[in-house]
Amino acid sequence: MDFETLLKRMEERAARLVVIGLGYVGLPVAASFARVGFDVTGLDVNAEKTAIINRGDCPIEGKEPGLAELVAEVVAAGRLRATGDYAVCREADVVLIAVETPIDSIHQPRYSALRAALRSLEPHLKPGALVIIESTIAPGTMERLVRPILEAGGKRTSGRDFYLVHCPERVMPGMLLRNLAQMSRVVGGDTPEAARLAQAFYRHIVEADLDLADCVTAELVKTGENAYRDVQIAFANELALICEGVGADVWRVRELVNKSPGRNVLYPGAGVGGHCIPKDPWLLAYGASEMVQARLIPAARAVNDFMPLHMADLTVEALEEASLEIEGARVAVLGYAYLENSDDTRNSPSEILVNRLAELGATTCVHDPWVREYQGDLAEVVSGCDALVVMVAHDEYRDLDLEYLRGLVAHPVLVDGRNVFRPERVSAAGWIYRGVGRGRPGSRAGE
Ligand code: SAJ
Repeated sequence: MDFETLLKRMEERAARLVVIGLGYVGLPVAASFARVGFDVTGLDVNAEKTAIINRGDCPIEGKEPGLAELVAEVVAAGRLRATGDYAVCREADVVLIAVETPIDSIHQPRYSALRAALRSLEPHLKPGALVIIESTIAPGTMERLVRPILEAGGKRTSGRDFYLVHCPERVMPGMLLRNLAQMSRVVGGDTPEAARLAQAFYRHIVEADLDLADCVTAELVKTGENAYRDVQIAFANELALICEGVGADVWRVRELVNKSPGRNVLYPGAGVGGHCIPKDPWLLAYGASEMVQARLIPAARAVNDFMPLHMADLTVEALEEASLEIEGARVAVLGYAYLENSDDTRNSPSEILVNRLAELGATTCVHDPWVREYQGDLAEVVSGCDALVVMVAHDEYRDLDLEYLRGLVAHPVLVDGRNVFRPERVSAAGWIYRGVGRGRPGSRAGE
């Protein structure tokens, strides 16, 4: 199919779409194109997931406003179906790939899912089709990994026999459909024609800017925007550690710093979790590693990864003030999700804390009103505990009755990792208190 014909089919919503990978990125985008009239086939290796979708149900966990209803609607209308059979790609004018791209224990990308998807697609790729990679990938991956697999040793040429684009997603759990429609995107084309085709395609579901670029620019934008956030958070965390060291209050310091034009110190905290911020900085650093050794990006990751361990240090310190050892102590961990008011536990800092406390000989009990396995009664969880550690600023924790809880715990020790409580309120209720960034006056280093 030539460029003009495909462009026309896009504009008429007659182009047939296959979406490979039906996770929290692929399923919403598949359903969104189906909603506006495209014929969409979802492809996933997980037969249980495809069966759930073909029943009109939504396999995505968590609260995603509108998604379950949309999946039911478009499946019932016959515009979305799911399969595990790659032969469906033979009829596809557009193939969109949204599979996981995790990093391994030495911070290098693991592209096994992406390679598998590309290698399964390649034999069935329809001449003139548009292939879009939505997965987050290191700079240079489109050129060094994606295009070579699809060109299959000269069997076809990108820009002539098929069109290739990298259009990274900007979804956020809890608002997948809204973000998909309302957030701008960079459309990185291996050729300008490819980018124009993808722009015409996404225009049907994206209300915001669709900025044309080349592939490496798109790779840099996505990994760069998340590395930037990670560095911002790391600065806030390092400032908090400094304030603790010199006996100052980081929350007052950041408030006053942010009065200075162009400053925006983010929130120090108990750690950085989630599906993208801990991973994307490594993808950015990896992509440039043959040419440039990133120093700031790994350093920021180290600062943020230290914070859950610092929470353990603060717990040891607070227990010591209560004349207790960490060994044998019973610690209640409040919050296991990676983000406030979310049930998503991917890369949860609380997991790091629980493991560290176990190494130190403490036993832990976890509570989280958003995470199914930890939704027990808070009073029961904290009863008999020697310390409470607040790891997530869920709304449910903001108005805890500290006087009531003081009657349940074995020792009134509270460590606040998310600035949920005002220290004076905690002390007035008779608790021993530690908080991230809350230096203790009189504990000035060197005095
Ligand atoms: N965190 C802090 N301090 C902060 C902000 C966040 O410690 O000031 C922690 C959070 O507790 C969490 C982690 O960092 O553990 C990540 O939080 P996040 O607010 O960045 O939320 P994410 O992980 O959902 O990031 C998403 C990303 N969006 C996309 O990838 C499309 C990110 O690019 C956005 O900047 C971010 O949402 C956002 O702005 O909310």
